[in-house]
Order: sequence, then C-alpha cells, then structure tokens
Amino acid sequence: MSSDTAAVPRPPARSSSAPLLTGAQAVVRSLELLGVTDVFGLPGGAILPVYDPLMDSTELRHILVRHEQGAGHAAEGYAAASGKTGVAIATSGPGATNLVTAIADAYMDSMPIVCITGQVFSTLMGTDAFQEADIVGITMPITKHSFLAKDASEIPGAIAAAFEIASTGRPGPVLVDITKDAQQAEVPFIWPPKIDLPGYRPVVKAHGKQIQAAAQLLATAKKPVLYVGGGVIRSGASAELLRLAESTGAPVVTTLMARGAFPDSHPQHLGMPGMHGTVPAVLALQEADLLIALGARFDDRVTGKAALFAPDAQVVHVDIDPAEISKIRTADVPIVGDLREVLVDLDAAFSGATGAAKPDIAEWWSYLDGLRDEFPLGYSQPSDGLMSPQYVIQRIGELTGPEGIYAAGVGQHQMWAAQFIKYERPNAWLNSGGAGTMGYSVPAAMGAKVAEPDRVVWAIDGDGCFQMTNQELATCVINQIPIKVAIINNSSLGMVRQWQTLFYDGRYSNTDLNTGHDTVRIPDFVKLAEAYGCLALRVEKEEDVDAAIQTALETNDRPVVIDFVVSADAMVWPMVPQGVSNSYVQYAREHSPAFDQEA
Ligand SMILES: Cc1cc2nc3c(=O)[nH]c(=O)nc-3n(C[C@H](O)[C@H](O)[C@H](O)COP(=O)(O)OP(=O)(O)OC[C@H]3O[C@@H](n4cnc5c(N)ncnc54)[C@H](O)[C@@H]3O)c2cc1C
Ligand SMILES: Cc1ncc(C[n+]2csc(CCOP(=O)(O)OP(=O)(O)O)c2C)c(N)n1
Repeated sequence: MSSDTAAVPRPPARSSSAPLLTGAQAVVRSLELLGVTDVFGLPGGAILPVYDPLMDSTELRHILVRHEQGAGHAAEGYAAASGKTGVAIATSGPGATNLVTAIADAYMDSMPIVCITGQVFSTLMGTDAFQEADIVGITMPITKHSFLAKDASEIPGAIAAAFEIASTGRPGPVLVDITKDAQQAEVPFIWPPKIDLPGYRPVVKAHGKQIQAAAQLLATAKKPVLYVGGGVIRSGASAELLRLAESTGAPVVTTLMARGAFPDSHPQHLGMPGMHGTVPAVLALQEADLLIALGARFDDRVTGKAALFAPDAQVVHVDIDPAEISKIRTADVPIVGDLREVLVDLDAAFSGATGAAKPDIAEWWSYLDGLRDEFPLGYSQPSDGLMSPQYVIQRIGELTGPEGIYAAGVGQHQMWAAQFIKYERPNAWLNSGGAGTMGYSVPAAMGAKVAEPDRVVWAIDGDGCFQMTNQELATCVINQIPIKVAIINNSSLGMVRQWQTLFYDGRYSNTDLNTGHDTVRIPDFVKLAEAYGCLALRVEKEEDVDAAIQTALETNDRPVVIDFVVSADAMVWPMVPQGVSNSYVQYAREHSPAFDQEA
C-alpha cells in the first residue's frame, strides 16, 4: 500500500448564510453529518476545545477509554464487526503517539478508521512546545493519508475527505491532526457538497479483457484453488464469492484475515492455508495449477518461502490496490478492481466460457478429499492434567454459534480460535493478522459490541495479551458494554514458548508469566476482573467449561471474564516452519494428531 502526504482539500467558497462555528464545533458537526454515532477517545489540552461541544451532541456517543491504544483498537473492532468506519480521538504528543500501534495495525489489516488528534498552536509548531509531536510525520508510513488542519475553515473538508479515503478503495487508517488555534477560531461552517480528491480514483470496475483471460484459465485448469483473502470481507463480497465457488466447483481456502468470508461448513472449503493452516489447504495451494487470489496478498505466513510457493501454478490476482499485484508473486492475469464487481463479472465470464459443460476436476477433488480424511484438524490431550486450550475454545464456538463475534489476541490462542471455531459469516472473526498486535482483543471486542450490541461478543485472549489492554474493562463496565472475555491462561507467552520448544531446545528464556500456577498468580485474573466490576470465574476442569460459558452467555448486565487455566505444553499444529517451502507441511504431517494416533 502506498501512503500519501498531508494535504487539506481547498475549503469551498464562503457563503454569507453559513452558520458561524468554532473549528471544534465543526469537528462535531462534521461527524454528525457523516452519520457517525460512536467515537472512542480520551481528552487532553490540545483537543480540549473539541471535547466541549462533544458534550452537547445528542447524536454522538463518546466512549472514554483508559488508554488511547484502546481507542484505536476499539475503532478497528467497530469497523471490522460492522463494515463502517471507526473513529478514535486523542490529544497531542503522548495521546497521539499512544494511537500509533493501533494505526499501524489498521494499516496492515486494511481497516477503515479515522483518528482525530489535537495539535499544539500553529504558532508553536516546531518549537518543541509542551506535548508537541509531529504525529503526521510519525504516522506517514502507516496511514493511507493524513491531514494537518491549521485553519478552522479546512476542518469540514478534511474530515469529509478522511472518511471518504478511509472507507473507499483499499480501506485504511486516516489521520486528521488539528491545531488548537484552528479548533478555537470561529468561521462559517460550510459542508463540502462533493468530495473531489485530485488523483484519488480507486478502480472499481475491472478490465473486461482481463476478466475473460481469467475465465479461460479457470475453464481449463485441472487443479484450481480460490485463494480467498481479507479483501473479500472488506468489499462485502461473500455472496458473490459463494456464487463463483459453486459455479466453478473449485476448492476454497480462506486466509487468517478471511475466516468467515466463505462458510466453514461448505463442502468446498478446505480451511485456512499457511504456517498454521490445514494440511489440505496448504497442499492445495502448493500443488495447484491455477491460483485465483481474491483480495489476498501472498503474505509470507501463507506462502512460506515465496520462491518455492506453488511452483506449477498460474496466478490470477484480483486486488483493488494495484501496488499489491505482482508484489510478491508475478501475476499471469492481473485484475485491478473491487471484488464485489469482479466476482460477478468473473462468474458470468466463466459461465460463458464453459457453457453447460463444467471443467472436470474430479481427480483433484479425490486427492484433496483424501488429504481431508487423512489430516483432519485435531489435538491431543495434554499430559500434565491441565485443560486443553483447544477444547475450551472449541466449546466457546459451539455454545455461542455463528452469529457471535470473536475477537482474538495474538499468539497460540489466536491460531486455535481461527482453527477450532467455525465461522459461517463475514465480520464474525476479528484479529490482528498483519501486525500481530498483542493487546488487540479486549478493546476490539469492546468496539465490536458498541457497533453490534445485539450480538454476543467474545474476546478470546492470552494471559500475556490480556495484560496489555485489560484496563478497557473499566470502560466496558462504566459504559455498559457487556463483552465476554475468555483468558486462555497457559501462564506463559505461549507462542514464543512454542518456538523455544521447537527451535531453541526448550530453553524457556523469559516466557513464564506466572499467571496460572496454583500458588502464584500474578495477577489473579479473577480478583482483577472483580476489581473492575466484572463477573469473574475461574475454570480448571473440562467438566466445568460448559457451565461457565453458559453463565457468560446468560450474563448481559456487565462484562464477564473467565480465567481458563490450561496446559502450557499444548502446541499449535499443523506448522510449517518459517522461511521454508510449504512442502514442509510434511513436518506438520509428522506432528499432526492424526499421525500421532497412527504412530
Ligand atoms: C501469530 C500469527 C500467525 C499467523 N499465521 C497465519 C497462517 O497460518 N495463515 C494465514 O493465512 N495467515 C496467518 N497470519 C496472518 C498473516 O500475517 C497475514 O495477516 C494474512 O495472511 C494476510 O491475509 P490476506 O492475504 O487475506 O490479506 P489482507 O491483509 O486481509 O489484505 C487484504 C487485501 O485485499 C485487498 N482489498 C481490500 N479491499 C478490497 C476490495 N474491495 N476489492 C479487492 N481487493 C480488496 C487489499 O488491497 C489487500 O491487498 C498469522 C498472523 C499471526 C499474528
Ligand atoms: C505487542 C507485541 N509484543 C510482542 C509480540 C510477540 N509475541 C507474539 S505471540 C506472543 C505471546 C503471546 O502470549 P499470550 O498472550 O499469553 O498468548 P499465547 O501465545 O500464550 O496463547 C508474543 C510475545 C507481539 N506479537 N506483540
């Protein structure tokens, strides 16, 4: 993705009938006009003028977070669950820099969020003024665009443009930094009649010739795979994907960012590819003769060593961002466009190319079905007598069902939540894929629950991740945002420990967190959650898992936190080690539960 420099659209011509508003009032009015209903933030000196009119708004609900990183991830969770643009507000200097991690996260995962920050007086900029930070400069490589408004008249245009840029084309984070004098000055409020951004024209409709070329390849391929990425969810194209998949009969894999884009229960679905993907999904990509990449960016966690990835495959690569195409793997047929349109066109072209006689890919399916039978996802029971984390996560999914929303942290629990919860619809699975940001889960779940109050929202978190942002439980309790938190407590930085087990001879340098032992629990998560006003439970035996989940599902007057004490020795399988060919899924075969059972 390419990042743009700060620029503010020219304000429209002045009109004598326009009401006089301060820049701060213009911020609030602009958000109202854009239909924003919820914002997450925390005030400070440089953004104080905006907080004053915010208090009077009857249309905007401001949720006061406990840390600005929480505001950023909440905005991401809001966006991921609803498809709408999330909003975070912070003051200058440390308030703004506390947003940086969430902005980087949103950039990596193409999340539409708008961050509004206060800046010091324009006359003080560049003088190392109190709480001055060049947040536009700091975030330039991690925003889709940033604006610096130094004049109140620029504010409505900048905010309107920020929303347009964040939510169209390849979605992403946009920053609007506003000096304090711009917030205080009074000017006529003029709402831009139309957003016209020179040079910004995302291509939506793909080139017909390219579509035809892709359809021809699909019509003749013997081993095709639809390699489905997060772009399908961002574009809201799941229904169109289902139609193309069923017309072609091709196998489908969904990346970590695309879980739910295609129903897990569908017989053509092989699951997630990549480092911790299923054996059939990994080998389908590796041995395909045609990859149709749909809003997927050939991430190294998916390709393994890129030079050895899918050596016999031709590639059709569809993406709305031309910078993604052929970035990692040269595309034989590049297609730039919005998937919602491209999938419809491709389906029509495929039907035109094949007529009633569909291509025969029975042999391919027979091979893949064999892999499915031989290597189902599974797990073995830990030998230390502690609970299996996979079991706990699987039961959360089974008892909650596909209408729930699941926001994971980063680590082993994230992979198990991707593997063992069944996703049947888009926007149900929220996680930090590209940046892998520990601390994402609780605030993202909070944002999701604000966006989708009628859905059950789980934060599935690790004991390490939880300790990075759990203070947002206070925000949830005070604002009546009844999320459910499952801490998959293996008393360690489990994913790092897993690598130490496999690649560092079991030398566990600095990965023991002391959160789950019988005598030492630092902190005691039950006491911590109770201190915040949550309902808190601890579960140590598998026979108590269902009852605790049921209690959580029945409790809607406050957040629920369940401390599930699980084995530290459980491993995420399958696994393709970093930087090798995906054919090393052989390695995964040797360690898969199916293999264990046979051995
Ligand atoms: C611990 C850990 C382990 C991981 N292991 C795995 C793993 O085993 N397997 C795995 O898959 N991932 C794994 N990941 C995630 C991985 O790092 C990447 O984030 C992920 O693979 C990228 O997903 P994607 O290719 O679907 O692209 P995304 O990051 O979802 O990108 C979406 C693409 O779609 C495009 N797009 C957006 N909107 C549209 C539109 N309207 N029309 C067309 N295109 C659009 C964008 O331009 C972009 O190129 C792991 C992450 C972590 C933290
Ligand atoms: C902010 C941040 N710091 C460090 C890491 C590196 N890291 C990846 S997974 C992981 C362990 C996470 O531990 P925990 O939350 O307990 O989850 P588990 O793996 O045990 O399920 C770490 C430290 C990271 N991804 N993000």
